[in-house]
Amino acid sequence: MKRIALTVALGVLASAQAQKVQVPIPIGVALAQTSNTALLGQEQVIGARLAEKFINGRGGINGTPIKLVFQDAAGDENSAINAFQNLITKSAVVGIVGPTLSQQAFAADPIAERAKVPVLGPSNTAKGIPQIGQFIARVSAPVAVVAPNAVKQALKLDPKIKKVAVLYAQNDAFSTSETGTFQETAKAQGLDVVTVQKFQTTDTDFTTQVTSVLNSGADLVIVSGLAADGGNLVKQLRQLGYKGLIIGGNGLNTSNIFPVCQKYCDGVIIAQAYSPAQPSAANQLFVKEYRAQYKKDPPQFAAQAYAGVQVMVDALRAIDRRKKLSQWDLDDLRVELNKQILAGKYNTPLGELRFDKDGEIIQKEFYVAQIKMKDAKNGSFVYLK
Ligand code: 1QQ
Repeated sequence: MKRIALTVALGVLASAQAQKVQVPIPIGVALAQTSNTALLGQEQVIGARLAEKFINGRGGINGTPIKLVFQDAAGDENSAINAFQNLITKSAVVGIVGPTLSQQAFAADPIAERAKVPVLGPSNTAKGIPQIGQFIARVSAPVAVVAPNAVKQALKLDPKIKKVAVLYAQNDAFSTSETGTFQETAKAQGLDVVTVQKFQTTDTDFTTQVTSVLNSGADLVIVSGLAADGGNLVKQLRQLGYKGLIIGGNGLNTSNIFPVCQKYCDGVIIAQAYSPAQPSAANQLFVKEYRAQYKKDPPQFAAQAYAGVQVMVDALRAIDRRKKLSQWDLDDLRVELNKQILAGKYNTPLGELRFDKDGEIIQKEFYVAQIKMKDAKNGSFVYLK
């Protein structure tokens, strides 16, 4: 008798807790809206917002609108963890696009993994991100695939390059991963890595590192850091007299470094996982909308964030055709969404993409661009052939 009562009580409790999916469909976005990392996150926020506008303007998910729920993940691990927790428990999102940095993803993604909430990393490029868990995938191609293109392009521009100086931010997971790829690629291309210099993403004075680079006689410098530190490092390399080519990693991949390194940004080579010239209909529509609003070509981080939201929505549409999203229990939908993300094929601004069983992106086209400064403030990324 007692046991029946208890079972009934538990049943009532369970059904009270079962959460339905809200309408409009809430999709979490946890990006760096503040801190130095916002130099990178700003472009992502723009990309995500454009995707929301574009998707809802075309009927949302088979007639049901989406709503992006933004939680500032700033530039550190704790902010990303808090953003993820808020999105998962308070905002009841179906999935999360974020965070900005790999360093944050290694801390925050396990929270989503435990809660069985699908995550699409829009800019997490370090080795090992999709392997964090079953619910973690990324639309940002890994440094292992993207970064070597910059070294090959540098050798095309200057075949006489022999000595390479490599610098990286040792307190950042992405920078540590990327420098590994750069160093392996340099060696595989027959170059001598003559010095490896470390710094912190919080550093502003790079005199010691630059002096070592100058003493090493390097004719190529490769920088793996984030936007503020990376921009300052480039500036100080030039101010102290370095004349050779500079490759910047993905952390310098934004025109928001222009106010930091100013005219000294000129000539920096950066590999790209996106090109505005990518000919797909999906990209040309994206480029048109972006240009209409911002009067310039979209950057990689905007395109990747847009693709992250789009992939989630395309997957939700496929599920909704089988059973209306509003009829799903939230926990069940999150699990189904993760399955569907991994099963689908997507026509995005990044071109056609899909995922392997780990959630690693399978993308076809990569590019290299070079910064061209018009004056101390204005410049652009020129894509190289
Ligand atoms: C990472 C990155 C960042 C530099 C992108 C913003 O690639 O942290 O993985």
